[in-house]
Amino acid sequence: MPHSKVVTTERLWWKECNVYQIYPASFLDTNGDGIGDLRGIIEKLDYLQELGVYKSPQVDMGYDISDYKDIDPIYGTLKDADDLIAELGKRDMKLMMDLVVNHTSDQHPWFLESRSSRENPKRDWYFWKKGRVDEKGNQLPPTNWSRTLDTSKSAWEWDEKTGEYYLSIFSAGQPDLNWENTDVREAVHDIIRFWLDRGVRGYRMDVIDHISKDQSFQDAEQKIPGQYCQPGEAFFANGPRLTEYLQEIRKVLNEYDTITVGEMPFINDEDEIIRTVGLQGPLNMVFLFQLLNVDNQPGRTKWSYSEWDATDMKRIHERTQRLMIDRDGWNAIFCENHDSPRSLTRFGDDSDEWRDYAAKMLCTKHCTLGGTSYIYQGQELGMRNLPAHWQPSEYKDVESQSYWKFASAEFVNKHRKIEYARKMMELKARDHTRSPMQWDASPNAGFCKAGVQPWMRVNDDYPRINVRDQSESDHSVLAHWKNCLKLRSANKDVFIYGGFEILDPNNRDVVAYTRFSKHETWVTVTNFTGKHLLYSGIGDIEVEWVLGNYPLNVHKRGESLNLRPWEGIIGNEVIPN
Ligand code: TEU
Ligand code: CA
Repeated sequence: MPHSKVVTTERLWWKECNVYQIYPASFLDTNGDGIGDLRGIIEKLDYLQELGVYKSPQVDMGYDISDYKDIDPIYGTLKDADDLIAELGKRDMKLMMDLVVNHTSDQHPWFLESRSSRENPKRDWYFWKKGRVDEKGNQLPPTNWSRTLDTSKSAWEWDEKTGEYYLSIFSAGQPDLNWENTDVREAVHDIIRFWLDRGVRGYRMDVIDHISKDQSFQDAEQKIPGQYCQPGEAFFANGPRLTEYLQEIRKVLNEYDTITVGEMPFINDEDEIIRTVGLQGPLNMVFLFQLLNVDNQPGRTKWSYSEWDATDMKRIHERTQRLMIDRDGWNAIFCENHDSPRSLTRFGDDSDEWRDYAAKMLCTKHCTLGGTSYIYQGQELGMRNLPAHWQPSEYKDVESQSYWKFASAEFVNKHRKIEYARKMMELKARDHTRSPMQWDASPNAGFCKAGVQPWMRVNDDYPRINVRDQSESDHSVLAHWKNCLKLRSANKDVFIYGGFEILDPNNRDVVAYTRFSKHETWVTVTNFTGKHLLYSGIGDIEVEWVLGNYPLNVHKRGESLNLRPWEGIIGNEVIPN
């Protein structure tokens, strides 16, 4: 084999654990207000333990925090958080929290002070700038950067009282903190310590690649035709001091035993990735978004679609798997989160005929890739996107709402464009992964009591797709996840620390690869089509199939493999004697 290298770095618990991401608002409501809460998470810990995972709730629903040292009352109290940590401890599970410190809420006391006057000592905790005036005398914001959650608008918000703009990349309610200011960084370190001292064992660091910004504040290049505001990530992300800031955080983390993952939407350069997650790197791993962007049109916003096939997927896996093995980094494996559509709908087939097969096939791939595994709530059931016939008013996310408002106004009487926008909501909205968790077939899917109005509508398919049903069967998607995770844990040398080699890279229908240790080789083959295929990519090895989503196939040395629609199989190489 050309690449015979396996992982040589240290074996550590945070590499071997399985993380389960909870969206607390949609997990389980226990006090009848229709919003999930911390008590709801405590109630379901046995379910998570049976799945074989640790957990990672995001404790703030809006990503706009007004008090970093308390729990939002809609979710519970600090005591609930302490109880959750204690209950986790009893089960040998750990709590990872979201750390949202690129920005605060505009209601945070720091920002309230900052905006109160130009002379306020906290003025410099955020980015305040004067506007510009164009040739025609029109007022313009300091740069042409667009808002991430509303791309038709400026990332700068005008403040009447003090006559300056403040930078707020995501929404007006989320002003960006100025990390150039040492006091800001110290305040963040203090927050990090606060939760670790309470027993939290690690962090998912929200948009952490945004914390260092190019201080020249230049206009972004014109990429999107016909509008003033342009994506400004070349300037507001991956700035020159990113590694320095992260190393300062690392010093704090070193006082504890933690797991850390950086959410980095705009990191792509291999040297930059390794600088962050390599041996001397400040973070354990980062979420890289190439896979989740595979169906975006290059250079466009997420509200666009382009066809992809298995070659794209293999290219992405090959690159990140090899990168971490060759350069001592570490991967975070995920294909779904609270900002994405459901992976089953996106990468598989969610029709009633094939959903079961496709969800298990995706699971097969997920569980045999190297790195730390992250499952998002409901993924283990094969939950699907919201039904296509739902009206845009059912979409609660601020990003979807802004987009729909923009599209409706911009495209009046342009029916094809409106239809396209609708289609994009159906495919890409963040709401698809935010609908309530489906526990059983009772009203409201068991997420909240019958008669209570859940904060977001429950997917219509809950009578057929729910935890109760799938727990009772050995052949459900949930059972398949348990089996695959078990296989992964039982073969850490191969699946977690092993080498990686893509098979048949140019095949457009099948993603297949080998994983190997010094002593054995395993093969994963996944059919990304609804067709029967004759697959010859395995080459001249004999494989004994161990786990799959169909009755197991036989495969003899040198023969082609009959793959059934959405088949996903894991096998072990038979060494000739
Ligand atoms: O998301 C950061 C981010 O840049 C994207 O994932 C973005 O939300 C997506 O592309 C929009 O479609 C994080 C959080 O995960 C997200 O929920 C927050 O809205 C955002 O940061 C702001 O805190
Ligand atoms: Ca509640």
